[in-house]
Amino acid sequence: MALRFLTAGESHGPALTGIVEGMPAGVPLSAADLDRDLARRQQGHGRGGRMRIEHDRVEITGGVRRGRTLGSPVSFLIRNRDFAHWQESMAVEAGERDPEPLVRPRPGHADLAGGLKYGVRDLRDILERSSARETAARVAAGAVAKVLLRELGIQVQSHVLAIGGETAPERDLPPGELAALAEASPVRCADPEAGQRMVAAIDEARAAGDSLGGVFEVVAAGVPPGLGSHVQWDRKLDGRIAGAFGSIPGIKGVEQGLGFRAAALRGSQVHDPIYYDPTRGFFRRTNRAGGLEGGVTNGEPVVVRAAMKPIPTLRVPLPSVDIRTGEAVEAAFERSDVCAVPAAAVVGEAMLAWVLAEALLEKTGGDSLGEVRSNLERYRANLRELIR
Ligand code: EPS
Repeated sequence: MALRFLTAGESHGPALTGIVEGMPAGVPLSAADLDRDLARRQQGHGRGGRMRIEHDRVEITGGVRRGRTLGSPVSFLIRNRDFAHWQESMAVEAGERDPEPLVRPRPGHADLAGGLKYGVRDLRDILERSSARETAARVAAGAVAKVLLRELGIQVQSHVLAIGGETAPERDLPPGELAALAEASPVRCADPEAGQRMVAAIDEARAAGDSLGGVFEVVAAGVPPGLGSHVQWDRKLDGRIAGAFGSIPGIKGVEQGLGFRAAALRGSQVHDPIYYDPTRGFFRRTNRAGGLEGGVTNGEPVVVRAAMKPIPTLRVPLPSVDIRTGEAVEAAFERSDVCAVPAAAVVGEAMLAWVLAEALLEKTGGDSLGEVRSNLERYRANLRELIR
């Protein structure tokens, strides 16, 4: 059975819920593995008031016994502390009177498009699920995938490259060093000086009642060659990665390797020459392909960049229309982040880990971690036999 996950829950409802199905048995797993990434997702200069209310923690409610997965669905809850302030508006049962409806859609959010699709008169019905709060459940599901990958020698890490037009210089450092620098930065930027400029840009946008987007990069190291396949469009791993990143709220562009920069260069400047060494096997001295050729991993690190638009909830709102009357109004404002690019980078880690874990299990099969591990080792040994 393929690996899959579903999430449920509204931003101001009682809780977010996740179910991860298809995890092999015997993977060491504890709530702390998920909580670590939930805390990382809450950080970043530019986050708003909600993150001072929430202290995201999972309660694992199925699929794990005495620190190991059982092979059954791993289910978890993340309670929304803010629900305490929304009990009447977000109650499951119909009440005496309807809450005040949200009728002024925010340009850039799902409010209007979703409201038209579902035919609702209170746009809160849309906002509650389209809120990026849902990414907390994705990060928890991705953390489960990360534990499996880590057991197999694969690390997934992220850092921020740009916020609001302030960019970090390219640093040719190993992924682990980039990630360690990012972890110490208030905006997950591996370059401290650029990080300071990003913080200042966020403060300026906040003072102006505005918001900022940016670019982050996610790198997976230790990925074996041969994940994904060239044989069918929906099995190509580059397409699956682009789809997964495109589904993160606010993401408007996804690049792999050189991405858009490759379009202006010659083939000889873009493709990575192939080398062979009896101990290393096939390898490259450059990784402009971002670890993917023909929709298949080539054994180099997988490198994905994503562009996030500025958050649509603005303290100084844009023009909008009252959906009841058609009258020109200002868009609704409740409370929001000024910038969530560092948080989106952590969500990106979860999505890349997820797609790689899916593809890895497709390659190896196996119902227990031991079986997955020995199948992967046999595959790697077969690769070494290719040239004799
Ligand atoms: C989020 C919680 C939300 C938003 C944010 C993500 O909380 P609230 O709406 O109560 O302030 O802060 O969502 C968005 C930025 C968005 O545009 O949907 C979270 O937990 O990450």
